[in-house]
Amino acid sequence: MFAVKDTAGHTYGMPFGKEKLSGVYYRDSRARVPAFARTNPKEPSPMDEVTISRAIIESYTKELLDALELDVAIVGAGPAGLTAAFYLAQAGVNVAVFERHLSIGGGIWGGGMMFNKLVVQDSGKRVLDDLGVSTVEYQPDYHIVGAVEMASTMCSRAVKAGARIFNLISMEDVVIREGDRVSGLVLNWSAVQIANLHIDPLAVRSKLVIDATGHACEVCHLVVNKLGGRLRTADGTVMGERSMWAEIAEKDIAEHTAEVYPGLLVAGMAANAAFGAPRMGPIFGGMLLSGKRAAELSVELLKS
Ligand code: 48H
Repeated sequence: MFAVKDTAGHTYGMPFGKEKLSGVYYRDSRARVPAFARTNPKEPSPMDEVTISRAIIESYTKELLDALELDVAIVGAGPAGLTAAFYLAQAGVNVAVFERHLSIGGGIWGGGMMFNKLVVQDSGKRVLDDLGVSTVEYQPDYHIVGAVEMASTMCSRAVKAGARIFNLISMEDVVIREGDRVSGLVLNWSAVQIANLHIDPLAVRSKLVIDATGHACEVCHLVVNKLGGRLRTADGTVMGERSMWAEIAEKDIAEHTAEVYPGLLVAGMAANAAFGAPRMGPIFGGMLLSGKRAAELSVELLKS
């Protein structure tokens, strides 16, 4: 095997230079030069389809295998999930995010009613500063942020900090262990769900799960409806979000970011939905602060 290292230090095996390996295309059968070998370094490299395919399959499989045993599994790559992933990865925690959609960023992209700008207050701006996202002051305590820069930079920073983000994968159930503790996620390709195919899922184990699924609060609903679990909310259920009141919604969200069930934390809009608090519209500071709080709580819980 010929070992190739990428810029992040991952090593991939390639059958480069192996004379008798089946499946290797030869550019010149007499000289036995593999199609992807460059005889003259000045010559443009001939691209080999199978090598491209092998590179993708091997590297993706390695990343997925590395995510089978996690410290923290996050469901949802919206602002809350991405912020939690960034701070957890920065703290050296083994974290992965599973996102149902093709795109990463959840509700960031749409801004307010498709005007792709968002607002954050001073406290939210400090999180954006950590992430390297630029803001423009509109008036004291109101800062404008571009949705495109915010989504793309948050995604990039989380990945560069060491978080693994898997798009197109949906959480369809949780793994349960003694004491009904949430101990992992049951996952399937989103395409399987969309096509309604009868295909069994796979599972990852994790010490903690963060429900960052936004308004849907999907993991919490599942724990209540399927396990009959009682959440640490006033009535033990997902109480449901209330109508818009930005000030209260933003103030309460940090308190609602909590371990809501053994092994399960809730962050972002899902936290307000779980605890029956109002929505806030397109002010996103609460999502960022909640994601950061979920990361801090997770680190504390992992230590205890
Ligand atoms: C995999 C899943 C699953 C699943 C859902 O909606 P989000 O952006 O969530 P937050 O909490 O980070 O941010 C909320 C914000 O975007 C918002 O909607 C606000 C502030 N609204 C206020 C208002 O008044 O309306 O992201 C959640 C992500 C999405 O990308 C989903 O696709 C994903 O979670 N997701 N991923 N498996 N079962 N369910």
